[in-house]
Amino acid sequence: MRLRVITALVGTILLATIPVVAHSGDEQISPPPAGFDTPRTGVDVGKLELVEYESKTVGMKRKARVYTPPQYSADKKYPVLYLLHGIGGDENEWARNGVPNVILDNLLADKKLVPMIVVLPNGRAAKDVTPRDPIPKQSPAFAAFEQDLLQDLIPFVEKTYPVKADRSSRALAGLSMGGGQSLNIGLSHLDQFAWIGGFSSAPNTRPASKLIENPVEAARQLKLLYISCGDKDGLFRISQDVHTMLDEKKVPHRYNVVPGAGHDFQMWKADLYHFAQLLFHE
Ligand code: FER
Repeated sequence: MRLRVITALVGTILLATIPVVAHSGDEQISPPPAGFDTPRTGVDVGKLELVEYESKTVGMKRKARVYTPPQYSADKKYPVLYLLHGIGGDENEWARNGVPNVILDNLLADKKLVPMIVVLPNGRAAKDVTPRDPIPKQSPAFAAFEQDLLQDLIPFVEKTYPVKADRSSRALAGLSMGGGQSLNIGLSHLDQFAWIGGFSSAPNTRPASKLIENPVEAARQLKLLYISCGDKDGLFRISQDVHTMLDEKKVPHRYNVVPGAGHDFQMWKADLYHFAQLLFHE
C-alpha cells in the first residue's frame, strides 16, 4: 500500500510540475480488451514465486520474483523476460499492482503468447537504500543494477531454470526508472538482449544522443524496441526524445503514445499486454 501511495505521489507530482507537449504516436495500438487483467475461470495459471540469489555486485543475497507459465516443465526450454519496476517499488511492485501473472495467463489461454519465464527483480542494487529514500540516493543503486543483472541475476536464472540462454531468447523491459534501466542497459548490451522495452521511461534514461552507439548495428541486432508513454505523463518528453533520435538514426521501433494516459499501472499493465505478445517470435 505504501509503495502504491509513493508511485501515485510521484505520478501526481510529475503531472503537476512538468508541462506536456501534445503529440501522437506513429501508430495506434488498441487498448487491451476488457478483462485482460482479471482472473478468468477455466484458465490454467502459472506460478509467481519468490527466489533469492547471491549478488557479488552488492555483496548479499537479493530477492526476485519469478513467473513460470502453466504446464511449466524442466523438459522444455523457455525464453526469459526481465521486467523492472519504478522508483517506489521492488521485486513485489509488478506483482502487487500489475497482476503480470494474470495478464500472461490470459494471453497464454488465448494463444497470444509464446510461453516464457518472467523475472521481476529488485532493481535497486544496494544494501541500504529503500523506496523511501530521496531520488538522488536511489539513482546510483538503480545504475548499479546493471552489473547485478549481468553478472549475478542472469547467471542465477540460467543455472536454476530451464531457459534458452541466448540474446534472441532474452528480453528486458521496465516501467519508469525500470524503463530507463532497460534502455540504458539493453541498448548498450545488444549482445545480451534482442527485445527491449521502455515504458514511461524516467530521467535516469541516458540522454537520447548517448543511447545508441552504432545505429546500423542496433537496427540489425534488435528484434524489438518498444517505447511507450502516456501523453499526460510528466515524463513524456523523455520518450519523445528517444523516439525522435531513433527516427533520425533510422533504428526501427514501436512507439506507443497513449492519449490521456498518465504515469500509472493502468498504462503499464497495457504495456505488458502489448509488449509480451510481440516477444520471442522467430
Ligand atoms: C525524476 C522523476 C521521476 C527521476 C526519477 C523518477 C531519476 C522516477 C519515477 C518512477 O520510477 O516512477 O526526476 O530522476
